Formats: sequence, structure tokens, C-alpha cells
Amino acid sequence: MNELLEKLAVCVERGKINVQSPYPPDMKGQDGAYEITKKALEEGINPQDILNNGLMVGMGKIGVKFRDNKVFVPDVLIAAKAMKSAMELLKPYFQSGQVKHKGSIVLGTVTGDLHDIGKNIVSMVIEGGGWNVIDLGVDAGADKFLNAIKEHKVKAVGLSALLTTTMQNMETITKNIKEVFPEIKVLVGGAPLTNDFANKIGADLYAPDPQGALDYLNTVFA
Ligand code: B1M
Repeated sequence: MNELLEKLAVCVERGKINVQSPYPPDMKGQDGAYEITKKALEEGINPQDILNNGLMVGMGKIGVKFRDNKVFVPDVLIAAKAMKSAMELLKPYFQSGQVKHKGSIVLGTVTGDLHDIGKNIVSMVIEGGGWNVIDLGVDAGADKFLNAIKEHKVKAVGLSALLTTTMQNMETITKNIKEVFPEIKVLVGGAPLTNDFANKIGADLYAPDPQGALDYLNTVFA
């Protein structure tokens, strides 16, 4: 693989945002994801390769480590920040259609629930895996999800809940979505959920962690 892209993957995995950022201490003063992406574009490397073989490789590694409890929430957040700084430079190529996402997913925390830390991590990992995420935020009900599905050409919906009370709202939302859009895959996750619960409400997948959700999307929509 191209040396610059290898370096870029390391920057994302380690959370090295740009040359000024002091973190991680052993990379102080070195170029970060921002500068390396800039150089890669200047050298004429295809922006899709920068995304697939640099940024996504780094985020993929951190996603797997997070799933395996080898790194923790702050590590994912800083990796996502590094990726985001590089994505700013790729924005024009997405807009011109030169770089393409694997597809779009609508994501939100369900009605009555204000917990979004976990949902935001899921969003970052899925985005880092090459998907476009339409994030509806918190307290999102069936109407909000249905409108977003209608507005954007999405392949899947992800629902998050942290409360035993609000997880019950996932059933109504899932049923409403499946009634209108039976082809849309519904993924559910959040600390109080189980596989049995997901099956009971008619969801397609219970993902215990962000990587599980990403692996599912990549497999089903390969
Ligand atoms: Co709340 N809260 N909270 N809270 N809160 C919990 C969840 C609770 C377990 C604390 C406790 O009592 N021990 C408890 C729930 C009890 C229950 O229902 N069984 C609780 C309660 C009761 C409440 C309130 C009702 C408290 C009150 O007001 N009396 C209230 C409810 C407000 C509301 O939502 N309407 C409330 C409020 C809050 C804060 C606003 C203060 C704050 C949320 C801030 C925010 O999110 N912006 C908060 C917090 C921070 C927590 C705890 C401490 C931490 C949650 C968290 O962010 N975890 C939590 C106790 C705990 O877990 N220790 C607690 C870290 C996060 C990375 O993990 O969200 O599980 P998690 O997400 C994971 C996975 O679950 C998975 O991937 C994520 C990344 O690994 N995942 C998915 C999540 N969604 C997924 C979707 C997928 C796939 C994977 O696919 C679509």
C-alpha cells in the first residue's frame, strides 16, 4: 500500500489530528491526518483511495479494538476527530461525485430518550466505515424516522435506547418503518437491549457495539 496512506491510517487510529495537536505525545510535531490527506491529494492520489485505504483502515482498526475492549470511548472520539479533519478536505470530491459512500443510514435515539453518547460513537464508527449517516439526534419518533427515510435514499435505520422504558418505543418505530418500507433494514442497540428483544420487535439486527452494526451493513450491502 502507498506509504502516505499507511501513515494516514496510523494517524486516524492513534488520533493524530494535525501537526499542532499535542496528542498522542509520541507523535508531537509530526504531520497529522489533515496534512497527510492534503499531501496525498497534492500527489494525485485518488480521493476514493484516500478514504478506503487510509481513513477507513484507521477507523476500522479502532472500531475492532473498541469492540474487543482494547481501547475506550476517548480513543474512539479522538480517532473520529482525526478522520473528520481529513474528511473536510475530501468534501468537494463527495459533492462532485468523485468519492462515493457505501450507502446511507438514518440513526437516532428513540422517543423519550436523551442519551446520545453511545449513539454518537455508533455514528462515528459507521461513518468511518464509509457510510453516510443522517443523524436525527435524540427523542426521535416514528414520524421523524419515516420522513428521513423518504427524504434520503437510505438502506438502513439504526435505533438506540438506554432506558428500559424507552426501549419499548423501538417496537412502534420498527413496526411503522417495516409497514411502509419493508425493505429497509432496522438495526437496534443500546445497553438494556438483548437479541431476544430485537427479534421480538421485528428488528433485523441487535448490535451490541458499533462495530457489530458496521459489520452487518458491510455484509448485507456488500
Ligand atoms: Co442516564 N441512565 N438517565 N443519563 N445514564 C443510565 C442509562 C442508567 C443505567 C443509570 C443508572 O441508573 N445506573 C439509567 C437507566 C436505568 C434503566 O432504564 N434500566 C439512567 C437513567 C434512569 C436516567 C434518567 C431517567 C435519570 C433521571 O432523570 N432520573 C434520565 C433520563 C433522561 C432521558 O433520557 N429522558 C437520565 C439522564 C442522563 C443524562 C442526561 C444525565 C446523561 C446522558 C447524557 C448524554 O447522553 N448526552 C446520562 C448518562 C451519561 C447515563 C450513564 C451514566 C452513561 C450512559 C453512557 O453514555 N454510556 C448511564 C449509566 C451507565 O451506563 N453507567 C445512564 C456510555 C456509552 C458509550 O455507552 O450508551 O451503552 P452506551 O452505548 C454503547 C452501546 O450500548 C452500543 O454502542 C455504544 C458504544 O459502545 N450502542 C449501540 C448504543 N446504541 C447503539 C445502536 C446500535 C448499535 C450499538 O445500532 C443502531
